[in-house]
Amino acid sequence: MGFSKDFAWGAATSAYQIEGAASLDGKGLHIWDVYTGEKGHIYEGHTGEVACDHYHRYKEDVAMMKEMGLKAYRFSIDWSRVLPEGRGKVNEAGIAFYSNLIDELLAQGVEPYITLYHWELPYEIYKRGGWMNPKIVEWFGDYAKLVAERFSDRVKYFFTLNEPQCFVGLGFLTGEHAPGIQAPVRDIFEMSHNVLKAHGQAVQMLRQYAKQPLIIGYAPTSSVCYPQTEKPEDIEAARQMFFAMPEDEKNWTWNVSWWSDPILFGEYPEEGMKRYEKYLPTITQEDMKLISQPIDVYGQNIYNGKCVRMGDDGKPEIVKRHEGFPRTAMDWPVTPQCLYWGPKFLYERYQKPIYITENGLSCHDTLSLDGQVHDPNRIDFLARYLKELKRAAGEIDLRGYFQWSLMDNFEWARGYSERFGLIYVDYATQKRIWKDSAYWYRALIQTNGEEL
Ligand code: GCO
Repeated sequence: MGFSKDFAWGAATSAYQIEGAASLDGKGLHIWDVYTGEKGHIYEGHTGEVACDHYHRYKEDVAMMKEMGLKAYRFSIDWSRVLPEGRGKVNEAGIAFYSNLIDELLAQGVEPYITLYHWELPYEIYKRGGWMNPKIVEWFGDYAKLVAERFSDRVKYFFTLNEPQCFVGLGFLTGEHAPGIQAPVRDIFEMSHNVLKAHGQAVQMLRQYAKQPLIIGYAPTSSVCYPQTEKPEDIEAARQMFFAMPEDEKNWTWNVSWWSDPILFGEYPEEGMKRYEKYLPTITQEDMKLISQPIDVYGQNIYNGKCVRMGDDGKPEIVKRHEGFPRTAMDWPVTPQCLYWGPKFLYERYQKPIYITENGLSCHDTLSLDGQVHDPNRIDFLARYLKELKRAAGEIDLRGYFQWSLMDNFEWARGYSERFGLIYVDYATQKRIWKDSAYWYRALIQTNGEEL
């Protein structure tokens, strides 16, 4: 048993990370434009002003996807490119860009998967309080309506939000990402409630204005907990810790259940309701109904995990990593087991078909004297991770896998210093060069992962 015949082998990107054309053709400002424009936030002052210039090179990029045999491509729409002020006047040039991209993908036989929000909060919305303003629910819904009206004749697959854990936690709690704010914990709970309601509103609007039946999902993240052994008690320990609410208030956004239970169960996790009681906003039944609009699939971005076992005291505990534990260039641990246990635990709990909406790594990729980019570490990493995913595919309803990323791109606060792509981008010339891993991935797709 392995991957299903129609398994969606894909790659992912996001708007600001690749598009460039940040001040062209009527695009509005968003919080990342503003944040990267100020000194001291981003590695060596890099910005997404040009990025991979995908805005002008999308045809070439789609041709590469076809050449690679990708079945699916997950990209995001920049809210401020289609609605420069976040609401109101539509920017037809922005609509045309995404419309052409979609046509090109379909012409090349690559299925488009749209993410509505991969962090480009329009600055005009931010000025009105952004996620703190309950009106954002309606504004985000109207944006979703526009997307449905213009694109759902050709696009069937949608994800609402990418990683609320990050855009709320890093953007507003630790302040490492745009808009770089360290807000009180109480504000963050208020905001998060609006974020979840905005998700629900978007699901409703997408369905209401869809031109065909849609498959709608959500793309949160979190580090996975995997068991040290396959003894039932270790598995139970990993499961418990994976869905637990963190105790650390400055880190509370890093969890699965606060962001997913409300959507799938219509309720916040009890553990969090108790622990954070003093910070919680008013939560009504009507809110919960909106948040828990039925979705069709569950996406999760999975990069790594923690090894967990059941302690002698009957409580889950983290197993310390040994010295010299393998790490990626960005220092993230290499833990292939997370691609078996992550989807398995999520499927078990939420009972929805699963997509891995992102997975990958950054390596110290360089252009060699022979003109090629050799990235054995990436091939080894992907082979290990996908072997685990294959095991999961034999046990649960697993629909697709999106490698992060199609090509090197703007890695947020780290600028262009991290290379996550299957395709190497020479930023000085915008030349795209296939890394060894891109050829490897193509061969893997051709055999539907059989050799793993
Ligand atoms: C995220 C985002 C991506 C990142 C990738 C590597 O997971 O933070 O979805 O935009 O680039 O994950 O950090």
